[in-house]
Amino acid sequence: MTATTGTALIVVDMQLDFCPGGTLAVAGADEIIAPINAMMPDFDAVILTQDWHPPNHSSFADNHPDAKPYDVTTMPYGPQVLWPRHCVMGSDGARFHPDLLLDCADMIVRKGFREHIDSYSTFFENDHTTPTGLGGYLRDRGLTQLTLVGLAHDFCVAWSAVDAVRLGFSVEVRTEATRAIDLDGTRMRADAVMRAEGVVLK
Ligand code: VGL
Ligand code: ZN
Repeated sequence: MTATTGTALIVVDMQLDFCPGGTLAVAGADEIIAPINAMMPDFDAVILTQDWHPPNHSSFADNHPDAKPYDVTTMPYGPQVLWPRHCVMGSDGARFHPDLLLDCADMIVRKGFREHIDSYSTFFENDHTTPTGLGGYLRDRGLTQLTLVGLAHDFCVAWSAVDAVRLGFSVEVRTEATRAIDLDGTRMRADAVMRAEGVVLK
């Protein structure tokens, strides 16, 4: 029998390109490493996620003629922000920050590895239908109470939290251990969507 109320800490995209000095640096990203490390022992499972793009990924502005970073384009699956090149699979920028503790992680989920589709959420790619497999993994292990931390609060953390609630998990986001990109109010909008969907913001 598996337990039915296991807890999981999901640490989203704590990678060098999202930290100061990286190509898509999130302000204050390095401040949340120590708090995240300190939380790890309090959970039945720790899951790490890793943004992991091929060099020709369609979310990179430099793969689109005439586009610049942070332009919004339309993909077959909907609007897509075009980002500076980041987290290219196998590159130094895609590695986890060296101060992040990796030893207690049970699983590492990689996402965004298909050329033509981005994946902010660690449950579904941006078409909202292609699963990463994390939902099934958590369900199989009876891990039903999820706490999300990491980067970026208003993109990968928020989209993951909303998908998790829709899949039936109980979800909280610990805001002292997240940092946002905040493009033109994306943080406020993400918080409103998360609250409306039933994510607990702490
Ligand atoms: C992310 C933009 C592009 C994130 C990933 O981790 O929030 N944001 N790729
Ligand atoms: Zn990305």
